[in-house]
Amino acid sequence: MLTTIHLPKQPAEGVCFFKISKFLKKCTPQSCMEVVSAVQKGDRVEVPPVDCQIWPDLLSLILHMITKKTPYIAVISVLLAFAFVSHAASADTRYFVKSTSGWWKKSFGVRHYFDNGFTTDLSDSQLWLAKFFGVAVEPVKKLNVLPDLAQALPILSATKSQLQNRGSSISEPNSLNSGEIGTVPSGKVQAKRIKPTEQVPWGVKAVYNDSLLSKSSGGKDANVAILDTGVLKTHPDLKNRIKECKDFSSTIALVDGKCDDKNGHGTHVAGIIAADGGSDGLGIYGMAPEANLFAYKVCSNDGTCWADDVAVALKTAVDEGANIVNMSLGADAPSRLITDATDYAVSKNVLVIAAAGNDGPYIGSIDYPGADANVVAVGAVDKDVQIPDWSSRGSNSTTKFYVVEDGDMELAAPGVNIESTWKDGDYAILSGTSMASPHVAGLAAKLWSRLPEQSRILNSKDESGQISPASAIRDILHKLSADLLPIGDDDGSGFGFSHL
Ligand SMILES: [Ca+2]
Ligand SMILES: [Ca+2]
Ligand SMILES: [Ca+2]
Repeated sequence: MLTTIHLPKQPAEGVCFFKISKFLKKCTPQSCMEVVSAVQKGDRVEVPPVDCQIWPDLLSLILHMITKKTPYIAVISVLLAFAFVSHAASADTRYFVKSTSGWWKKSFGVRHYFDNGFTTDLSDSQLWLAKFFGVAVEPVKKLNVLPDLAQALPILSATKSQLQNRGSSISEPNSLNSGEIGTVPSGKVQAKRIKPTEQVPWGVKAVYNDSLLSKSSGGKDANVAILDTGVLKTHPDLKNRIKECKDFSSTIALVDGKCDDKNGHGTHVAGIIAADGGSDGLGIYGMAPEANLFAYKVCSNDGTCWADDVAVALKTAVDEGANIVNMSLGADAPSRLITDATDYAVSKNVLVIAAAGNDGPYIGSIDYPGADANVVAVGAVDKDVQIPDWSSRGSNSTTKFYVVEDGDMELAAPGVNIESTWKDGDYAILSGTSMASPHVAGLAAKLWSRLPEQSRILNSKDESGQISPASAIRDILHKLSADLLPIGDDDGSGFGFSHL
């Protein structure tokens, strides 16, 4: 993100400086003119022209202070800069700065504001500077999207065309196979339309408890936020479902209207929740095809996600009216930023659902945020309703029976060889608890749209005596669960397999 430009008095004669993200660039006059011209036209400048060089971060800070006419501090910093002149800046790393001082905010730049501080990317020298002045900083945690089982299971990320190359039996009776141009009944030539192997995947049929299901339904007016790698919003089976699209993962803290998915994970998760078969009815069906999706990109294309971006996206989802949030991502340790955001979501009656993790079969291998008692953790089952070894296990056997506490598994759902929408407009088969969580999120959306009646039946109320929709849905999910072995609340499946 371009934040500052420092031009010489005669732009055509000298070098100029401008700041992109945390880096100060020193540029030749010609590049300076290019940048200024782009900014004047309103273009976003993210990549500096080639003849610009990165300047050390401390100099960036000093230049900033000099321009803000804070010479006293500048002198101190100049001394610090000399002390660190041989100290090369390393790649940026995200930190939470426990300070509400405007000076530090201006000096370091703010990515996200939180109650008692802010997050920002700090170089080693900036980090040293903060510590020198006694400002408390702590690293922001990183999470990951959770399939990455491609090595463990050979079929995982096979797209339909790859399956065809392997000779799998996926031909359709009407010969509208992947990539072919089909004809509609009227005889008009239709645009290229890729079709899934099965229009209603096995997981959706299993949760609907109907092996002959030809089309799913429900979820009307339920808003489901997907915090993931983004969503291919032009996918024919998703384009009518996406109501919001935001990117929290780029160099700019929030870009509205952008949620490109170069990874594929988020698009796959979105399809499991709400793929609607497309307006031609030839595509795939997810759990709740009438639900609204908020596609929030919180993870970069390599599947890593900064906890501050996740936390802010979660709060934003709540404020934008999400009823349910799906997070098919996790890490081994909790992040306070995400825990606070989850508390906020629960206080606003939003149901938060997360993948349990793929670190099984060891007790206590469940990932955060799923391990948080406020978040519904979902493990995986296969087509035979068996729990795969890799599905993380909770610590239910060591905690109170049928009471959801930190570290417990809560539910199990289909997560092995799940076909869904893919980033290229095609379909792909993936395995992981990342695929299990959206089955529950989609079921919750379906239940949500039926809520007034259901909540009366269950009489679920919060502390103030009002019906709490999130806890009502959570209760229904528990009551709908079929117990899996071992008997009772267990580490691998918690309350069991939730189905209609
Ligand atoms: Ca939990
Ligand atoms: Ca328990
Ligand atoms: Ca059980």
